[in-house]
Amino acid sequence: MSTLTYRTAGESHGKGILALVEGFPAGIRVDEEEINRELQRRQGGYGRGGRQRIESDRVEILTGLWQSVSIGSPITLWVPNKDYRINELPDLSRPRPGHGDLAGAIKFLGPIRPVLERASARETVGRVAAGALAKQLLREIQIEVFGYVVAVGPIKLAVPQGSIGELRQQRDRSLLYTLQPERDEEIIQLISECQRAGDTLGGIVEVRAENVPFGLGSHTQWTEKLDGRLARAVMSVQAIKGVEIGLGFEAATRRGSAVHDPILYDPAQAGTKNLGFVRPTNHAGGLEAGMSNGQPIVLRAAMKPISTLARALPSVNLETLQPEPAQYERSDVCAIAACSVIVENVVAFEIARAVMEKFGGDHIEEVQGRLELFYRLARKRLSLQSGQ
Ligand code: EPS
Repeated sequence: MSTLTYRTAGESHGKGILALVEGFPAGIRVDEEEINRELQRRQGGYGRGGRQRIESDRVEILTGLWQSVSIGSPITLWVPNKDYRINELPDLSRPRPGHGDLAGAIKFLGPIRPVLERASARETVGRVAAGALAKQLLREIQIEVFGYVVAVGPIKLAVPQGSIGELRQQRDRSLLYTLQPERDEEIIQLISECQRAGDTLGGIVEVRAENVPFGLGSHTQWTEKLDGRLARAVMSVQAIKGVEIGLGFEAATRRGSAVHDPILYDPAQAGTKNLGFVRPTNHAGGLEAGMSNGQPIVLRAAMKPISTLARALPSVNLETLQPEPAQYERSDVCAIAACSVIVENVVAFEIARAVMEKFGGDHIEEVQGRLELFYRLARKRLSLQSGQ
């Protein structure tokens, strides 16, 4: 059994995007349509560019299944690009501020085109496909991961109380994937106004993972801490400039007594994944010392406004070194809805990886068995303590 990992390959206007997933356990019936639904959601939202009208992303699973069931071998997820014309596309000479154009052309001592082709957020097709597969593993141990938009530019959205099931219904009614569909109109107006001004918008997304067992990640080494691993995975998503866990930056403004989550014990919940340890608040976002603590994991990510502006910012022509406005390439005005899908799936993959590290096995039944064994031992530990 190898570690659960994935890599992606592919250019925005190349033949397609590929994700290679390794270490996925055997015995899971893989629902291709579920991956397709996530890919379709990634294409949605208001403020997307022309590309999403060309593509209708669908995955083809090339390897790793037998009769639709995983076999423990590498799984290759392939999503072809309809807009395959990379070899006909010209180079750019005026790097766009915010993109990798300038840094990449200098670093690779070459043209901008190959840099933007790989740096493009189209790569997230692969991350979403891999994450949607990982969610099918998480479902086998009842972990649910759910993402939504909590801010679009200056507009902040509320997060109502409710189960993931109830909140999902709200989110799926919103064109912007917020939990307040009644505010869609206001957001649409803002994005349209921004488009008319040749400008772009970012926002903030939030992801919750529920029913997460104790003990994912580890305090024993910095590389193993789950908060650090989640932050790395999310920060690496195109256009993400900030990641917060739980209370995040707000915690720095409060006293400790208003930050740390008291520990209470409710025997009625002893049979659940929290083992009866109830926290009246979850400011830690489900992670203490880099380990999951039986509470929901809650993470937020800040997306900067899309870097390609129709009303271009100042740049320099790399041929002449003279000042000129940046080049314009077709792009989105606002992709915050898509971002919530991407971050949800990226978080799901990292949690699945941590699950496999603690409870891993070649077959999903081994994973389930090890999780059960761990909870049996944890309960034994607690009754030993209380019996003393
Ligand atoms: C994207 C496809 C791209 C861009 C967008 C994301 O398609 P095209 O370049 O053909 O229009 O629309 O990429 C960016 C905004 C970016 O900054 O790279 C997609 O499928 O998500």
